[in-house]
Amino acid sequence: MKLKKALLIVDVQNDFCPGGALAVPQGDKIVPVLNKYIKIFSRNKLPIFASRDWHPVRTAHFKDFGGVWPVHCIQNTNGAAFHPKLKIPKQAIFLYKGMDPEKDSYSVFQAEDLRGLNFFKILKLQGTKELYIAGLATDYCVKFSVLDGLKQGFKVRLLTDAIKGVDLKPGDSEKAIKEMVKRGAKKTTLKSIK
Ligand code: VGL
Ligand code: ZN
Repeated sequence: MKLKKALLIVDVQNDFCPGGALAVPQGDKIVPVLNKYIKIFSRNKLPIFASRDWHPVRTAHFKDFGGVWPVHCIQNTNGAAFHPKLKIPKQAIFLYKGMDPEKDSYSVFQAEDLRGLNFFKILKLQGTKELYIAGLATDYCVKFSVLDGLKQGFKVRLLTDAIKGVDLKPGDSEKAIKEMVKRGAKKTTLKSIK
């Protein structure tokens, strides 16, 4: 039997797109590509996860409270909403992360669904073995999610045509991609799976 696959769309939210509070350069450019991945996974009846960075007003993640980031993705605000052109299907499983006021969390493996089930648990219940990961930002949430996935024993495909990075330091995203590949992620694009 073929490996059971799932698609993980990381944090494609308004605040990470141009015009947002923590804009990733060209963050919105991946949306049409993601919509094609969504179509393929929907057609094959495979699970689709969509995570959101979901912060309280006060958190040590923000500059004002000792962290490194400007205020972004506050729960239930427009900045935390998905990019309006992203066609999230109604069967998608929504995951939330970054709710802890005391610490940073970048990996979707620290996220949970509305019932409080964590991502790992849901994947185990489904029998998912292979993750196709895309979204924002390459050098933060995508990277930590990919590395955690590999550590937890999943096969991981990094969808290089559907990621964009913050690049606080120039080259961060390139470095992140190299590290993910070195740890076992396979670079994949739409062309190779259609
Ligand atoms: C992220 C920086 C701060 C991300 C979240 O989703 O990659 N980056 N919070
Ligand atoms: Zn954040």
